Formats: sequence, structure tokens, C-alpha cells
Amino acid sequence: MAKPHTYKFCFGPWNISEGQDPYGPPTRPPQTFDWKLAKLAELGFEAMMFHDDDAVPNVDEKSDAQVRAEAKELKRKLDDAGVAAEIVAPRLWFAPQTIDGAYTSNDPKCRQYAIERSLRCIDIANILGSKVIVLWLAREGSYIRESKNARKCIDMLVTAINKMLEHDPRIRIAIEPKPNEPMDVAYIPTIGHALALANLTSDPKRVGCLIETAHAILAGLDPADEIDFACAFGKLWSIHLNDQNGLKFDQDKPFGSVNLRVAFNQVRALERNGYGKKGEYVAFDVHPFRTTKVEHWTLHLENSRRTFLRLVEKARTFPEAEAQKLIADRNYAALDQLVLDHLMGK
Ligand code: GLO
Ligand code: MG
Repeated sequence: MAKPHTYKFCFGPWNISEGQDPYGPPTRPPQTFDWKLAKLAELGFEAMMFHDDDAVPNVDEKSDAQVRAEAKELKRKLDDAGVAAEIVAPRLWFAPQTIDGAYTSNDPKCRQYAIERSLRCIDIANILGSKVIVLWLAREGSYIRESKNARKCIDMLVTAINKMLEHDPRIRIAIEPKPNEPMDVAYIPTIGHALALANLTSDPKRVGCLIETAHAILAGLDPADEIDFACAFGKLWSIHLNDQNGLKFDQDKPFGSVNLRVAFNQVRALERNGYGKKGEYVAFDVHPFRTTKVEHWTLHLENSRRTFLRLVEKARTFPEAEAQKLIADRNYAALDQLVLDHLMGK
């Protein structure tokens, strides 16, 4: 019998989404936050992820005192439900000030807005008891290269992150890279870029990363290798597991839905690096298919966790000694089949 798993799971309120896409309206009516929280607790997930305005709706319209009061109210709700707040992420891609980028906007007033909003996000995270701020740098990139000075943009990203590090000496920042969408090309497309950027900041040890499966695949990389790379630096502080069918729009499919072997290798990488042992969570950044009926609304989350846990068993029961013999003999054809047989269950 394999030893019991040590993983804790979470998702965000946006992962119970309504089915809209660029070509059509929602296919399910919106649910309240309270309903989503109750569902999360009922399904036995341990934590929720937040955008700043998931925690405090319309955050830009509220005073600091109001923001604090609402965040405290939410913290009470989470405590009552026995649910932790994993991360808080400033939503820097919705407001009119972020049309041309947030930290890298060409307009200094807009850059200032992005920084101030991020500092407020840290204040919210502190009240919710979350130690990690996630930066998905959605609009930090360009549609046409001549519109921005990419060299200056890197400095602007460093300036913004430094302000955040200064604002709170304990908070850690996890950069979630993505190579494209909504931008044509992003300035921080991969984990290598994220960790290199961390090194330019005033406190590199507090700047790490979050890997999302689909984003790594969109960058033409293997997410398992991204995991090993980040863990070699001790900097994998959160993970968004999902799946992605090739180079197209960001699909956020259930974990393992497209390529079970790629999913297996991600789990193996997490296992060998002891991911989760320092309290890190496994998050599923997955969306229901547009066709999903209301009564099946959370299956993509339950299924992702189920697949993950089954792959943990597969990782822990992998015939390692046999594999090592084949590796020593450079018999990768037999190794390949050993993996397939193991996954299919002989
Ligand atoms: C989109 C991202 C997004 C982030 C979330 C947290 O492609 O994956 O879902 O993970 O906004 O920052
Ligand atoms: Mg994500």
C-alpha cells in the first residue's frame, strides 16, 4: 500500500465559470460567491484562490477602510467554512487603466494605478492569511513590437515588484508566466524568464513562480521539466494543473484530459521534489466545457483531483528498479512500453 498522499487542493471562484467564450454568451446562470464556497467545502477542497476583486468586489471603488472591513468579513466566512485562502492575485487586466498593460503601460499614471492596486492586494492577502501573491502578467507584452520598449518594460516590471516587496517584508510573489493570450507575445513567457526576473529584484528569494500546465504547453515546453527547473531553485510556490490540446487558445481542460502521460510526468516531478511538504497547494485552473449542464458544474474539478490522486498512485508504484535496468541498458524502447503498460494497467 502506498503511503497516504500529503496533497492539499484548491481552485478559484472563476473555475466555476458560466461558459461564455468570444463567440457566445454564458450557458449557465452565474452563482453567488457563497454558493461556490459552500460547494468547495462540500467537495473537500482545502483552500480557495482569489483575485483581489473576488475577495473584495469592485475594489477600485472602495476606500481602504471598506476594503479592510470586507476582507475581514470574508476571512470570517472562510474560517467558518474551514477553508484557507491559498493566494491572492491582483486582477490587472480588466480596468481601463490596464488597456495598454499594467506595470508596463506606456502611461505613467496607469503604471501607478497598477502598483497601487497590487499593494492593496497585499493588504487583502494579509487579512485573509495568505502568504503568496500571484502575478499573472496578462497584459505585459505587446500586440506589435514597436508599440513598447521591451528593455524599459523589464525595468518597469522590476520597479513594480520591488514596490511590492518593500510594502510587506514577509509576502512572497509567485509569477505565473504565459507566453501569449491576451497578448500576442508576453514579456515573461516561461519559468526561466520568471526566475531570471526574480534575480533582478531587491529580494530575489521572495520572488518565485507558479507553473500552469497549459501555459507551459503553449510555450512549447514540457510542464514536467518546468516543474523540475523551478524546484531546482526551490521556487515552485503554487501550481495550476490543467490540460491543453496543442498550440491554440488557452483551454484549461481537466487535468490529464488531453495527455495522460504528460500529466503522469508532472505528478512524478511533483513527487520527486516533495511538492506540498512545505504547505504548497495543488490548484486546478480548469473550466467546465461550455456544454456543461448546471447539475454537472463541478465535475471538471472533482475529476481533475481524482485523476491527480490516481496518478500519484501510479507514480508511487512505478517499477523503478526495472526502469533503472532498462536505462542502464539504454533500452528506451522497452522503457517507453514499461511506462505505457504501467499507465494502462497490465
Ligand atoms: C489565465 C490564468 C489565470 C490566472 C489567475 C490567477 O490564463 O491562468 O486563470 O491563473 O488569474 O492569477
Ligand atoms: Mg492559471
